[in-house]
Amino acid sequence: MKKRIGLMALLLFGATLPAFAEQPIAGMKMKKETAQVTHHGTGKVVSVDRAKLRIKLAHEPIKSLGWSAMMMDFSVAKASLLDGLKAGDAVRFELRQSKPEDLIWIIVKIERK
Ligand SMILES: [Cu+2]
Repeated sequence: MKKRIGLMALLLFGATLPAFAEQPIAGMKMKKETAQVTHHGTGKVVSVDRAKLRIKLAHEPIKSLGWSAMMMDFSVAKASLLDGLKAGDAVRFELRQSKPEDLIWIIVKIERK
């Protein structure tokens, strides 16, 4: 009986632990990833595709990434980032990798200069 209760407690503990642990661990992980991957750039809007959440930018060199000036498509983190933007607008933006291990860059912040 005692043994069974111990096992129950262990199971309960095991089941609840991830729920408790989730917040701090996720928070720490987020912080680490964000610190690692946010870069700043400037450029000009070439085109905006609201339906696909994409924007084409002619960006200036981004030294922190070793990128030279080029034209390139980006996904945006959310549709509202595209509000009020149109071809020809000069912008500054922030980008990061969608996941640390892949090479897809998404815009997390963008505003007219
Ligand atoms: Cu580029």
